[in-house]
Amino acid sequence: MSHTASEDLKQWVANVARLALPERIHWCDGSEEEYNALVSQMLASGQLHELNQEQFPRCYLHRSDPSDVARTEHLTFVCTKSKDEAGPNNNWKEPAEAHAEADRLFAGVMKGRTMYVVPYCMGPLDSPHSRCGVEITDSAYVAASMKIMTRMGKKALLRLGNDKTFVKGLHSIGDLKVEHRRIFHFPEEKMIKSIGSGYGGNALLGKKCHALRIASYQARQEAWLAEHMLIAGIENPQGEIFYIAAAFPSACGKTNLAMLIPPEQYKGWKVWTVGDDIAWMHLGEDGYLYAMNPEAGFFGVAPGTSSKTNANAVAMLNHDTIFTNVGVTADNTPWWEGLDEGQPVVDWKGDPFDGTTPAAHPNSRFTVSSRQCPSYTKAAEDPRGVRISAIIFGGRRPSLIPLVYEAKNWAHGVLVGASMASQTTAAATGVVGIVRRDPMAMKPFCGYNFGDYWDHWLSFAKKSDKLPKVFHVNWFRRDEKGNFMWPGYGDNIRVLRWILDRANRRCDAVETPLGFIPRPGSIDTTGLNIAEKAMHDLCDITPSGWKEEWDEIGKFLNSFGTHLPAQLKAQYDSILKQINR
Ligand code: SAT
Ligand code: MN
Repeated sequence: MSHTASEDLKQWVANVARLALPERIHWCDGSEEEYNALVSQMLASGQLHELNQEQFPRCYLHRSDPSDVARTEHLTFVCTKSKDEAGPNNNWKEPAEAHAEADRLFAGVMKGRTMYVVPYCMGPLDSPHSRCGVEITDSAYVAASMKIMTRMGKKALLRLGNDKTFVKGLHSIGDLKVEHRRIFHFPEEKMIKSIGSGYGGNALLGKKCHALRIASYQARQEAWLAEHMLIAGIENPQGEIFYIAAAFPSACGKTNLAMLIPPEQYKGWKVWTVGDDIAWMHLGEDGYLYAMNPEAGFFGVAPGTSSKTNANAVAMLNHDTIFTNVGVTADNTPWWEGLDEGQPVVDWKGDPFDGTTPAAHPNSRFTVSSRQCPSYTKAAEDPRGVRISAIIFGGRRPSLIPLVYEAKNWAHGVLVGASMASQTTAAATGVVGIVRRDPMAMKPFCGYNFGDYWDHWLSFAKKSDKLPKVFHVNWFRRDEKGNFMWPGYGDNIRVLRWILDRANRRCDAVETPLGFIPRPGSIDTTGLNIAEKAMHDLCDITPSGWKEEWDEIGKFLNSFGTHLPAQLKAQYDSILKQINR
């Protein structure tokens, strides 16, 4: 297939081969035969295990190295010429130094291995907003996963043509030792070098590395947005469909929200899935904001997925799925904590399950094509993307942050996004459950200085007066006994309904210094076992109670020094005055 490749691409592949010394080179064409061959080879080598083929046809289990189960943010670097450009939100390394370190780590690393050349397209092949990349990897698991997660192979190579602006991603599992693990990004060169990990976000370079870190940098130059957001369409009983884009940190329910099934009494309501993780957003010629999902598959968190929390996901996972680090039942079916039925007999490491630790790793995952999702919509293939009516930010906040509120205007919405925080999850290595600031859910993924990123967000108001309304939600509030105050999952449609009524100016709301909150009774709670008082507590904003939070947000924003946009600071200060009143 290499004959269709550009000279530039062939040259790069040859240079990498000279450095990494693979035994053979395979150009991926993205065909079914190729996928099947990759699977057979991984079954033979033990990288994949066959699951019960009667109940789960073409489903396989991958067990990763136990030290390689999540993104490793402390080993992830943005290598811009100036440290200032990467910002305090990123680990930085001088590009020449990073390249030299990568050269040392990649030297001879593919000896005896196959080097896969994986051309891929992020976004529909016929969209002007899509972007191509090529990942070179020595992992068959990565090559097979890229087939599921992106438009991969011959078609992508054709679209790429002679374009020299494709993203070059070099990946090797190396020796999987944490001390030799590095994930380097060179946004100025549209290049990624990742070594030492076979885990999703570190290794499937089209995803976080390209579609967020490199793309966010490129999006600033080209006046669009690359965001850590699900995209979903909400259809009401009148048959109107409104699309939302919603940013939540990893493992906070984006996949569940994108595939939401409304409760029984919500007849005529339906949620359509466009994407569950990443949104590329552009202003249309009509001034509206349009969003497209650059991915073609889901790399979702398995634990907690059940017919109650996400029946669409359960339905899509019973064939043609790669599971990573889940447990297994006596019937050889995949199992994770929260699943409706079954008993694990083997844990994610392949050891007999003894009940002392979870059977599935808390960050165990499924990799599956979007087309398998019952709520997937053709609109996801629209080259223009879908028109966004509301942008939603949210995080895991056990206290203070209300169920939902609406920003007063775009600039305030940018502040709402910038001041997001969330409890950490198992999606990244480190302590789980501490609240950290995570602006726009992009803390691990913004490829440049957050101050400049907020400025870029703010700039959209100069270009359009038809921008979507901005909201903040919190499904994770707890009462004094530690119980969740809001049922979440399918019942989140009740909040989305209010959001869309507000976005379409179909209902009024109560103004507070921090934004608009629902008028009592305007979020439908029929059929829910939730007291009026609890609902009031859940939705209310008492400005004086926000002193500490606002103080922390202020300290955080100020840490961006001269990069902090004056407009954002002004928004912050005006609310500060009202809180201190
Ligand atoms: O591992 S990924 O980065 O792909 C998923 C996530 O953490 O959001
Ligand atoms: Mn994510």
